[in-house]
Amino acid sequence: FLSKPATVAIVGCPFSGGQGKAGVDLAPNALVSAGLIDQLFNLGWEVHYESELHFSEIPYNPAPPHVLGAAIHEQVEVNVPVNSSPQAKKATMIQKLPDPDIGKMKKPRLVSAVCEKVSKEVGEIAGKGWLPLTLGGDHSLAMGTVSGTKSKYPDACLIWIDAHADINTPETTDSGNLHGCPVSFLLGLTGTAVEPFSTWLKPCLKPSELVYIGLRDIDAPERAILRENGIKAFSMHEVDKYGIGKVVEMALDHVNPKRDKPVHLSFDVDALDPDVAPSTGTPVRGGLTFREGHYITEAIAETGLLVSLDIMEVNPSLLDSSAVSQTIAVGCSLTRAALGETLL
Ligand code: 4U7
Ligand code: MN
Ligand code: MN
Ligand code: MN
Repeated sequence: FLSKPATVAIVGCPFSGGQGKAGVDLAPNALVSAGLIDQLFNLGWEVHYESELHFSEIPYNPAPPHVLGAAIHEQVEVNVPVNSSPQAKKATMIQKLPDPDIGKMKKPRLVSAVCEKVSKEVGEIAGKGWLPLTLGGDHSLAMGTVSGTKSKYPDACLIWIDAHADINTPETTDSGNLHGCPVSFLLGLTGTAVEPFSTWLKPCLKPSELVYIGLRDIDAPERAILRENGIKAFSMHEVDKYGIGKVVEMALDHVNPKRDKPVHLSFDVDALDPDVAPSTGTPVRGGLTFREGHYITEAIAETGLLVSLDIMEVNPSLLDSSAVSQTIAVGCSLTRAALGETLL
């Protein structure tokens, strides 16, 4: 009943505020510069992409440490074009506000405002019947991508490919990094109904609609959350035990037994082994091989049910140029495979 969208719209999200390492915000431009648009066009897709989303107007962008805790801050010029008129200049002056921790959460206002914008954008694209391809940026962005997808496809299931479960709550997180928490907000777990997120992000995902593949670094509280909510996860242990073909079949059987529901695929490149995708912020050894990663995206393409795709956590500023170009190339080829390269 679902016809595959023939149009893909790229949502470039140059955002690093959900974790502590700079550079993950460079990935969308790096993936596009590597030729992703032409590659998708050559697969038969109509590709829409004007530019990255701009997050610079969001008033919680990094304030220097000494201003944190202060009430209101300076006015800062953002992206002022050279030779711009005084009026245009004035319009680009925005007020920068501090973004102190809320409980353990780091940069909560910035992450929330960015994800709200992403959610609207993804929802509008899906609303046109197009497939949103979100290029992160860090994985906190999935609060926006999944909620946006769910606004158009309320029965969509979520397939989360990751070394990590990203299901910490504001109470259980040790690091305070919100890229480790998006799934708990989507599910509406205890402790997630907190401002600023609660003003726009309503629980939109049921535990039975979620499945993981690739896990191998799960925090103790996350393990308890997975167990208590009966969430299905195929760790690297199951990938070894059953093989990737069987694991993907079992994962689809769990969230999509009749193969009739729309699929949102959220792919964190750290699911892959660091030998395959080295330039990422939180690498964990013992990951998916190049073929296992691509098998997942190919098999999902084969279902014809994919309606939204995230490629997250490529960080072009980590390691040397050969590691970086390898990781970017893998990001592009995973995307092509998910969008049907091997079907054509
Ligand atoms: B990613 C972590 F403690 N669980 O919460 C945390 F191990 O999007 C890692 O999957 C989160 O890269 C990793 O900080 C988030 C940590
Ligand atoms: Mn992740
Ligand atoms: Mn991860
Ligand atoms: Mn990561």
